[in-house]
Amino acid sequence: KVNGTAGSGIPENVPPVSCPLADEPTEIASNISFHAKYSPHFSPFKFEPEQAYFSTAESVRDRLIQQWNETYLHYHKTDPKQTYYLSMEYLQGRALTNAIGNLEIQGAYADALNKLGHDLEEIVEQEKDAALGNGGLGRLASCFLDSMATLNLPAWGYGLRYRYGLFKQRITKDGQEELAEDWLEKFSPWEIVRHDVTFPIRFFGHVEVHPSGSRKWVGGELVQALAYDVPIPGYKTKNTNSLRLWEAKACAEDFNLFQFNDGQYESAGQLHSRAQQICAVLYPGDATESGKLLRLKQQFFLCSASLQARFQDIIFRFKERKDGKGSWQWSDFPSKVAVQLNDTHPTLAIPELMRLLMDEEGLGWDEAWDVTTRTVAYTNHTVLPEALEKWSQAVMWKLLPRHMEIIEEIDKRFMAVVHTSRTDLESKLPSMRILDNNPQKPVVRMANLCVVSSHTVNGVAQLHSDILKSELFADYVSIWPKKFQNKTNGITPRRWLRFCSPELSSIITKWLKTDQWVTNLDLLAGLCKFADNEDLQNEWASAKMANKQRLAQYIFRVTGESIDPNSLFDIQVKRIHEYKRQLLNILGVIYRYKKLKGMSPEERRKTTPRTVMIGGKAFATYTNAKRIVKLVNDVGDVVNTDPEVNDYLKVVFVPNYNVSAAEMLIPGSELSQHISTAGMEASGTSNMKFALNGCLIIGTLDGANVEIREEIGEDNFFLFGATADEVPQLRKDRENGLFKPDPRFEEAKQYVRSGAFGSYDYNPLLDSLEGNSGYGRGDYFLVGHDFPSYMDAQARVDEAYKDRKRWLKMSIMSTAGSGKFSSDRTIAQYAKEIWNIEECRVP
Ligand code: B1N
Repeated sequence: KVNGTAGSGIPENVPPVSCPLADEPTEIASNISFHAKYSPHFSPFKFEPEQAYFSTAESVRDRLIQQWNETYLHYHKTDPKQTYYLSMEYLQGRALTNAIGNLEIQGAYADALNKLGHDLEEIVEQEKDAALGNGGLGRLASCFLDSMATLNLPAWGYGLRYRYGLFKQRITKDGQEELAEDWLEKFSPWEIVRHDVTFPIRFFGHVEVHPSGSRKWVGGELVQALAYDVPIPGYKTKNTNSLRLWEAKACAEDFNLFQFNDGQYESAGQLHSRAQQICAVLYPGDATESGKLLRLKQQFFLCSASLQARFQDIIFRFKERKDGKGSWQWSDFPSKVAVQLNDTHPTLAIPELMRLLMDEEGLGWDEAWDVTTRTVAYTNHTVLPEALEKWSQAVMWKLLPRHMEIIEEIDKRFMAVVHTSRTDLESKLPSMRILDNNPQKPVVRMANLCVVSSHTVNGVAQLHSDILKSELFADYVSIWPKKFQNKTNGITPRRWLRFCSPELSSIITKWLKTDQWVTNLDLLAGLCKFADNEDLQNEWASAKMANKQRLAQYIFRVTGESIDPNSLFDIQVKRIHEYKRQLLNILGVIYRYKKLKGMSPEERRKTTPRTVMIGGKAFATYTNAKRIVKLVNDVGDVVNTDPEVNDYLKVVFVPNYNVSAAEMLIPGSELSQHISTAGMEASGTSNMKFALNGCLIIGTLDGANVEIREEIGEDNFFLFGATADEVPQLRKDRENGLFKPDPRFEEAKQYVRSGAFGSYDYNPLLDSLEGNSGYGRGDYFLVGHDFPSYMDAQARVDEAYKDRKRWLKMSIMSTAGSGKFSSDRTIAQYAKEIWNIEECRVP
């Protein structure tokens, strides 16, 4: 029962405890010291930065819990439609700065910590990043959570509580080394375990058919899902939503005490360790069969736990309504619940929802299908064929027999629709089907299952959504023309400008005469009219310089390399992938280096000094990506120790790129590279972060670059390279031997082959840029084709940088034109055009 004490369930005659939510630094300081003393995690009488961090976090958490409970209560009372965002990844980064920023208590906490002999800036650095994701897709989910809370939307994130997040990257003489990232080593103060929220999750087993014809999944093994909730505060609002992360636990009965006492320790705890494996790591290697099975288990675990939790809630309300406020039917479910699938990773939510509706609630197929398809929507994040998930039918039958029956039925009914009403599409059916029954390797195509079963499918930038409609999902468009939408990605302006660059933020607020831009980013356009103003330009330049100096200190700390804040800071940070073309970047650097070496000292002095920073993680088994990491490091070793060029060029590999590193790098950047082969980067989101921070972009017409360039103006964007519609013909031309490489490209490759950067064998990497055909060979990513136009664009960058006024104007225009890329805009569109949910503000 939810009662007056904010849902506490504590009898009314006991006076409510009031949480010490003081605003005075002295009171905050005593609250922090209260936590140090009475929520101890360390030995007493020690109050070093680490202890201070945990106590500060707990003190902030008190406030969050207060708002959180009020939010729960308010949503419970008003009973609005709610969204469940299912994602295998969240890249939350640190929480402390974000929480006190959103609660607007930053100043008071800084003062309070001073009174305790600490410095807020040092304290926040104690926190480990929550890195439960690997790149843009996971960070997007986290930006979305921030916007959902800020917009007062009743919307929740669901994910997995991986014990070890994305690996920690260390650079050795052999290149990248991966280490386990122990983000929970000393616990996380931001998660609350909900011991009462647990659900059994079944794996394996079989389907039992009852005489009535109903079917039930039984047997196999059961694992418990246990909920950990992370508070997600909105900016300047009471609304505080949750990110619910599931952990897998074995049941106590599964521990075989008999075997243990008999000395068989390993087999006694077998089921326990098997349960623990489920949430052990993000992206376990899937080269082996057991690795594949584990990934599938993770996906089902997320889907089943999240839906069961929702069902319990719905059924509770269902009964509540029946007792009091009129009737409720399962067909009303989609008017209360929206489920968004973040890529195909949580696709199993579809057959699991069908199963729960039919086998647990007794609905017939048609009714269950109607409910499911009106509930679920799917976001596609990639067109790369190797990233489109396909699961072996054999593995699925073994692990999820009932779900496979349901998937077969969906496939059968889809075929029937085509046979009866769309005979024109029959020839396309083999590739449109959900099941690929190729006898060599029968698989389930998860993207097809999503398209057939979702009411809406969206891409993440206009170009990407257009490609989905004209290529990947073209055949479905003629059946369901209204199903396909675009939702251009966005980023939260809180973390990615307001908090990571307070200097620039104050200047913006001063010139716009309001800080409303933090929640209404379109207001940044108001800066356009001052872009030429000398006072603004000077303030802008000094904020940039302060951020560059801070970044230089960071680089020194993590690499030992000194870089000159007066040089042009040129940054490319993202996952290492051939399609993102870090190789194009480093070959350009190599060419620049070779030219600098050939110049006289006077000639060199006329060049624009640059510091090139490249960072990102390579997937552990992706050989060419790891070679690229090694090459960047080797080039850095040579260039940075060459006294001839040192004042004009430095090359730094930034190790262990993550959210916190990004918060340091992006504000200090002047040029950033978003140079993927056109048509291959679905959107990109760091491009938006850089532009928002007044960093100019050198880039191709790919993903969201297209829209960024439209918004900030083509004069303020360094464009180069083939366009998406030229790419297929260019590949064909290559296959036909029609490609003529630019001599500069040949020279750069030859320089590496000559051993100028050490004895490591780079031939296999360079060979991927030669030849005529094959994926990853024959220069599939068109590095050679785009190289000359890339170098020309870089020459334009050098020229532009020499003209300080022009550069500053372009920088201001970048920020001014970034309003569209707020995730508040993106989420408002999802809410209105896909989820049909409304604001539900806590009074
Ligand atoms: O999703 C981001 C986009 O901005 C990026 O352009 C896009 O590359 C990224 C399989 C993915 N697409 N697909 C993935 C992640 C994990 C995995 O196992 C695919 N990530 C993206 C946000 O829309």
